Amino acid sequence: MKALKIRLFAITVLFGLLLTVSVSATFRDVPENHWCAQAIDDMAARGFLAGYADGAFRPANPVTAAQFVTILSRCAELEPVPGEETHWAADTMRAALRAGWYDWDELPPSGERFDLPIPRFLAVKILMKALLPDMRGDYLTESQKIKDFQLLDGRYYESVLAAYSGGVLLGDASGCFRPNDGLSRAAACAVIYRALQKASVVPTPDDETAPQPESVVSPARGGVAENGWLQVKGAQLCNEAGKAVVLHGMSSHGLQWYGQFTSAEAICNTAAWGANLFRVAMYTAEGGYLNNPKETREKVIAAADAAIANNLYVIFDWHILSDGNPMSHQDEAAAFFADMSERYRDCPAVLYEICNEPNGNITWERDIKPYAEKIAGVIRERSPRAVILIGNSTWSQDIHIAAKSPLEGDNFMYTFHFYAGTHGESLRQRLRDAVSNGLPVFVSEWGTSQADGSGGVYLEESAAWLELLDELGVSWANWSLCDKNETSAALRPGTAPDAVWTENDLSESGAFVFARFAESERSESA
Ligand code: DCB
Repeated sequence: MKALKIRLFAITVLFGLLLTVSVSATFRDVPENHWCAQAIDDMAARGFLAGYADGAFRPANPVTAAQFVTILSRCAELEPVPGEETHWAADTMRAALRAGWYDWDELPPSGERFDLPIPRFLAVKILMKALLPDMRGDYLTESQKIKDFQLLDGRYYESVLAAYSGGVLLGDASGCFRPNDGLSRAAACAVIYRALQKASVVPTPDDETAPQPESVVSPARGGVAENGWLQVKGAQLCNEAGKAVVLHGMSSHGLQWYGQFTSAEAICNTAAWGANLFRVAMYTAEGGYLNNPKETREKVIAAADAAIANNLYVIFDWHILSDGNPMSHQDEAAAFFADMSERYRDCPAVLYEICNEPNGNITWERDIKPYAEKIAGVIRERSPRAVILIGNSTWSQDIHIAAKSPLEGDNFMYTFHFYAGTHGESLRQRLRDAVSNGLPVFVSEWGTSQADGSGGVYLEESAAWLELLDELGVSWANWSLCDKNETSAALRPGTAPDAVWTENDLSESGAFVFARFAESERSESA
């Protein structure tokens, strides 16, 4: 330990000197006000972080085992041990294995797990072995701090309890460690930085400049790691601990046309801007799921998994539109939602939106409500805790009709859709009335354009709408994340889905909406 401390001290001095000549280490996708910017910038300035060749850091991407070990090897000045393998991190991994940071079965030297997201239990073990090997924690005191302690394998007790005891880990808002989840690159930096502070490698700053404690094990602010399973209390969406929570994010456009904007990179970009929600709009008609169920299913799952890896809540949207009566394809919907709610039964990130916008010759009592009861039954049988979003007539504007005859049971919310260029004060009043009368409402789709997705943009009207949503604590997803040449599209035509987006890639609508993701307070006492 003493040797390590001296080594670490030498690093500090060395990089302190380098600092005076180095240019700003800020990455172009880590804005100054990012919750972890201070730790990321300082670690970059000390040479602990390199980022990507294109100058990005991708803070919301899950950190891989090889990346995590490499960062720590720089922090602890671990010399690589050369060998034959071709993986870029093989020499560093061998050195870490020899130094006893992990055992061969945890990350086999063959490298098959090097590029996978590292689970938290293993990340914490490697972190503690690398930076704070002498720290210990008392079993009884520390295990009581961890609500999901029973999920942790005994092999990792020592490291995890030490990390809690030393204040390296603080747990999320719900008191869980979530040992089997991954962590984002930003969260990895936050927790490594905290360990560097405890090891006196970096100075312990004033509280206000430290990474927010609640973010230490949770990637994006207000994401799944922090909030866990959602629940509805009265009209309000709440987190697992029962605190009010508000979700903000983007809806995709139709997967059959703009599926490229549901790639891992596109979703990561959206998360990096502060979203904690992503809606996967799966059209049923118009060349969507009903035409091509197998391929569409794969796209939906890939998009959902990318959202989950980025700590976002995700909505599975059964996007009826030209097929305005949900009853027309009730059997297909039941099969789809059975499939998804089985697959994601243990995943707190998933919400089910069972009928986007009923329209035409339909009624709540005759068509929508019986459909919703049937599909909700299918979902609840498999994933009893999931929040279910229910549409209503006139393209999901008739919440006042649904309010007169809501479904029996918990964790239902009623969707309300608006387009700022078409819908104004009278519909705002309808929303105000419904929520103040206790109806749980979720704005799963809204646009800055007219109701056809074009015209405008209507930013003043949009601001009036968002002000009301903030006031009411209503969650929203904006239509839509694509580069189509229509005003509601968030990206300029020709935007590369897989590049790191800058402000220049955002349309007028996108710039307005992305700036609002993290603007209002997301979590307050209910
Ligand atoms: C909703 C739909 C959504 C639609 C947007 C904008 O429809 F849920 O699918 O998106 O609002 O209209 C548009 C795309 C276009 C695409 C078109 C057809 O932006 O690129 O060509 O879907 O797939 C609404 C919402 C409200 C109203 C009408 C519609 N309204 N509608 O109040 O009259 O007719 O589609």
